[in-house]
Amino acid sequence: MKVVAPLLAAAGLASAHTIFSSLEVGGVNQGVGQGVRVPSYNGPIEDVASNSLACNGAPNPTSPTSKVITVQAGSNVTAIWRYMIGTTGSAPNDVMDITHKGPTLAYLKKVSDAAADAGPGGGWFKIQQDGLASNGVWGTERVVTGQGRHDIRIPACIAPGQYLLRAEMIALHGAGNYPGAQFYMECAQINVVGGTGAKTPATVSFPGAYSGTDPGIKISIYWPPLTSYTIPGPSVFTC
Ligand SMILES: [Cu+2]
Repeated sequence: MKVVAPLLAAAGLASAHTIFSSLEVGGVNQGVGQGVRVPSYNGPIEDVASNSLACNGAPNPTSPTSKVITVQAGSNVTAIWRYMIGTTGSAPNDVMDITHKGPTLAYLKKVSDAAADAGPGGGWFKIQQDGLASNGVWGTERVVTGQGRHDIRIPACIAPGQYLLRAEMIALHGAGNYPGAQFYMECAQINVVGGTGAKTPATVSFPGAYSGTDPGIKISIYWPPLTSYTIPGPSVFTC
């Protein structure tokens, strides 16, 4: 029992995960797993070199979806996060355990066929991030206490066409060593209409954009108290 008890305690903590389970567009929820590749299990990816860092995947296989969601460039969409794929409520515990503190982020990748493109590799650019505010509140806490809603603006100046939208929450409660940070992400399949194409974003790769030595990935968030936090990945693309 001296060995089993700590393992059980760790398993209890580890089960408090989350899934980006549906996308809301123009005030309309598109449906769980409709145009979003959702896994049946809510566990994190912890290996920043894994292909599953792009759009989730092994050890959390995702279900394909044929739907591609039409989104107006320059508008906001909302990624809806839920504790498990069958969770219907929106209270904090229905979103993610509040101990899971860290940033929220979102990326796009232009693809020719959003329903078919697997996701790993180059072409990704960041469009949103929310880290540690000056009052000590994390981006993930704002989503957890905000009914699981993660607002993301689709830039007005990108080219029209199909994209993968990667919404992410990073939980840093165990990130003092690497691996330890927990990466939660799923990909939505969207068709952006009305984009001007006036600007072409610089891009990064997933895997590749994050390193196990990044100051925002290998970090003790409890002591000493943080006064600032460096969000992983590139800067946010702006029009
Ligand atoms: Cu968890």
